[in-house]
Amino acid sequence: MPPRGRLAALLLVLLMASMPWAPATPAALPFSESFSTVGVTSTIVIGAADGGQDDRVEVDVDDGRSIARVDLTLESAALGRSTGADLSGASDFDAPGAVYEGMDVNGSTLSILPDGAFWDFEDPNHGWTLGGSNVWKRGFDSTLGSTGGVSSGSNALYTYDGNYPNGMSTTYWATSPDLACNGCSGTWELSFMRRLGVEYNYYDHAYVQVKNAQGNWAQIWQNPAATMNEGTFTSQTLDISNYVAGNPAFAVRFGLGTSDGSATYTGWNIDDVRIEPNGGATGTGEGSWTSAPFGPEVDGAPHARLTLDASVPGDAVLEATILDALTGTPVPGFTDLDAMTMDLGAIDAADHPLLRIHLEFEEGTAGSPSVGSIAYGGRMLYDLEIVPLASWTDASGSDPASAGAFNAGSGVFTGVSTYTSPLTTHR
Ligand SMILES: [Ca+2]
Ligand SMILES: [Ca+2]
Ligand SMILES: [Ca+2]
Repeated sequence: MPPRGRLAALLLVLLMASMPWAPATPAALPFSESFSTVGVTSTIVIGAADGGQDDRVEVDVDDGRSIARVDLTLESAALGRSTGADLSGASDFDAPGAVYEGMDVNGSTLSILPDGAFWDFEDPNHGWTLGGSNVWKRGFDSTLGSTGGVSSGSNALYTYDGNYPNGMSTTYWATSPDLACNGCSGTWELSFMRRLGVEYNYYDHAYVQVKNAQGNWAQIWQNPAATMNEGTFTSQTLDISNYVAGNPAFAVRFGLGTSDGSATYTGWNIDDVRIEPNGGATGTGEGSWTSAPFGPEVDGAPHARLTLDASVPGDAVLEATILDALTGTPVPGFTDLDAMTMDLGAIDAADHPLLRIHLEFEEGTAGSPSVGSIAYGGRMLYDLEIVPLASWTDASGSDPASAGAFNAGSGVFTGVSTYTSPLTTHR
């Protein structure tokens, strides 16, 4: 496939007047070369955008004079290179010069820091599902009392007032609401306050499980091979990093049962459940991110089409504003755009040689926006012809040079084999 490069065009304007003319200085033209000398060619760069145009040409003709001929020449300019520019991954999202607030810049997508979750069970609308009939309750175990039965406030989650019964035939669960954690990455913890009484796990059972990204429950804790009969609440922390990452519906549940025919204890008393990144930094549902400066001076890519590879679920908001990197002010016409593609080719590189893209993120009811990559220049990230042959691999995964089948000096393959190019990205 040939590069879909857009060719910047050079418009050569040759104004040949039959008689000398002296244009008055235009009042409102932004271009510094606002007048030309008669008989001298002026070059005007037209942006690489579709329908690129330039409105800086103005001809003033004094009274009593006329123009006999205007010669215009339109030429395409060769692009400096055929490789497009692309911002993707943590190295670009967290590049020197990038500015952000409330954003997770360390993942493969640019997204709002997840909110995390916390329940102290003081609100009756805590959202947990309490399984069984009179098994799980909110409040405090009456046999432990309003002091011994809670860790904070006057409410906890607990099983049975008094001891659980003998002969429980199944596990009864207290299950948290789902937590949208699509943008979660890094180290996450489940912490809670626990006061647990349960017989040795050969006889009676207590569990902690979490719902993984595939929607299956995974066990992360069970009572040990020793009877527990805790007299106070203690803080418990469990690593849930592997289950939270990229999980659109993470949840946690505590289980009690089965039990055997003798020896019972109080069961679970749980308070102050937290799901949060290690270190406790959680988001607010909003975030903003501003790229490092880009433009011809930085990466050789002219101002041209910019495309956001983004996901914006439901009523979530993702808006882009193009800033002049030198002044920090928005480029007129490029403020609060919700389009996923925009044509920066209309921006004059002479007036705005360096740009930054500023993104505003706002969580919606169906989730948060995320950006996988920002491509600009409207060109291929790799041109197949320039992918170095040495980066291809043979059937065994070895590169041809080390496999001895490719001579880097002559650029020739020897023998008969199948070679696979590296992954290339095309826009
Ligand atoms: Ca509480
Ligand atoms: Ca028992
Ligand atoms: Ca109890």
